[in-house]
Amino acid sequence: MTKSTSGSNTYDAIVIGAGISGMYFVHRLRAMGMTVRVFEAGSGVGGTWYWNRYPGARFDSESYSYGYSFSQELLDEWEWSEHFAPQPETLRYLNYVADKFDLRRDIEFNARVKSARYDSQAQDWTIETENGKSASAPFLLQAMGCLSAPYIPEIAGFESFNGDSWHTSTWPHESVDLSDKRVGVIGTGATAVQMITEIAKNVGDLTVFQRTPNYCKPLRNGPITAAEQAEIKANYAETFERCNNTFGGFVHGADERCAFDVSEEERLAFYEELWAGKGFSFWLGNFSDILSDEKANETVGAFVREKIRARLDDPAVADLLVPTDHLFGTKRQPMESGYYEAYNRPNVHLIDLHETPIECFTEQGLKTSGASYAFDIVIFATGFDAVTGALNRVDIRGEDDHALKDKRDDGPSAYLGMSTTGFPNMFITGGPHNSSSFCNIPRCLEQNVEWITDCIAYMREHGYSRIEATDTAEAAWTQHVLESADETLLTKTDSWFMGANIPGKKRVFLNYVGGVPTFRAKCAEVAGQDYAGFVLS
Ligand code: NA7
Repeated sequence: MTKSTSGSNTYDAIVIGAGISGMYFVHRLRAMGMTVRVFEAGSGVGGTWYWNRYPGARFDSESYSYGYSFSQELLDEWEWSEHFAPQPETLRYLNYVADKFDLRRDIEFNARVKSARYDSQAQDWTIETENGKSASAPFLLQAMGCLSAPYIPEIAGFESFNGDSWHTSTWPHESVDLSDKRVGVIGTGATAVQMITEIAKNVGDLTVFQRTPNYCKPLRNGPITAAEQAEIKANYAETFERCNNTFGGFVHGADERCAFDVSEEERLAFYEELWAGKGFSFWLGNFSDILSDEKANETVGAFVREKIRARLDDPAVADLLVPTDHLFGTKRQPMESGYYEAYNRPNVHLIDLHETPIECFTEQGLKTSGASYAFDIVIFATGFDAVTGALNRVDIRGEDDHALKDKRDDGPSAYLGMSTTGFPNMFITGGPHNSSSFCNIPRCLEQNVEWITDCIAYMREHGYSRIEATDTAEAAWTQHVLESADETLLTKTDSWFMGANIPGKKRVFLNYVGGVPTFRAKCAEVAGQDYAGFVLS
């Protein structure tokens, strides 16, 4: 039975978020004859690509591996202009998709959801938005993204600062002229690396406050030629098939050899070859043991450190930018296109926060333990309360009014990263313990949406109206997720993968690193066994 949308606010499904998965949910659910309403905080579609408008924002995934794969017509029509498309192009693409599939009529914009409550009697979820709207549906689909809750550290005196300040993910929609501005940037993660490179080209004066340097690799972007375009279009099926079968869902798959299977000469030649490659070739196309064997990892780390040092004019600046406090690849590797050269400019300065920590904002700017700095603008490139942050910022109540954020003291748990006990008929894309947060994200989000909508279709076919994961299945999945993470070096480093970038957040692995093929196989197995590990009624 289909719930009517006419004149009521009751639907078959409610989706929170109109990013990549939210948009695809609309398309899939409509095709199943279901009514759906999406609630989106922004004024347009696109999620990550709607919000993150900072200069330099672009893909680190090859463009042609990033778009939706579900529509051949869409693949035929759309042409990416660069190997790694810039944010405005990606946002144009997502708007094109919204137009092509007429998605906007089922999306409520400027509607940030503040709460979602499950009513066991009615077997319905009800959401409320900050602007006073409410709606109900038997299914609640969380599509808020894994890097969508911006994190701004608490720094004393912030209110007293007379200049402008914003987080990279809330960069103003109108253009900002920095050419005569004194700008401070806090943070040197993947976002900051893209942004600093771009704004350094046309800024009055730029001061970067760095806590931890990263192992950045050249992106090696460039325009897509006509011949390449033809090849890309002819090979989409193979590209997506390849992505489904690589560890991280990218076109780059690990080499089967281990680092010490070859001589040092061969090893270095291989590193040079990967370094010359595009995108994540070096991180994800490397020897199979570099993220699990510390000695193998160190050979890579040493190689990258030399590459970085060679690009900096000032050895003292090089000392600060060369990472020594964590293992290569255990944080998300930033991609760069001239990042290090930015520090060779006379108007770009680097401050080491280990030596001189930030003490407070002042009316004029920032004060560290070493000096005071005057700024017109301070930009927070300080990352996100990743994976669980967006979910926790909504008051989500399941059975017996239990809050999702209180569910587990020792970290999140979700069966297949998509469903969690006590929250019937609620599915999550890009949530904790889901492969999508350690993935070429759309590849995994498409899989998430297809799996969830297939599950809903199965329920409707078999007359089920309620689904909930069992405690046993969820506990087993959590154990598998944590064991897979422990087999890697990722858990040794403080990063957003571990929730360790947020003060007070439980330090526990948030993603899934058993690999995309394993994740897909497990999901298919569960579905093939009539949704084993779930109770359907
Ligand atoms: P990241 O990778 O979490 O980077 C955040 C940066 O901000 C990083 O350099 C942090 O230093 C720094 N940071 C965070 N808090 C502070 C404080 N209190 N003081 C100084 N510096 C701070 O976020 P990004 O936005 O760059 O990237 C997130 C993901 O988006 C990325 O993985 C891609 O998938 C896209 P730290 O390293 O913690 O010492």
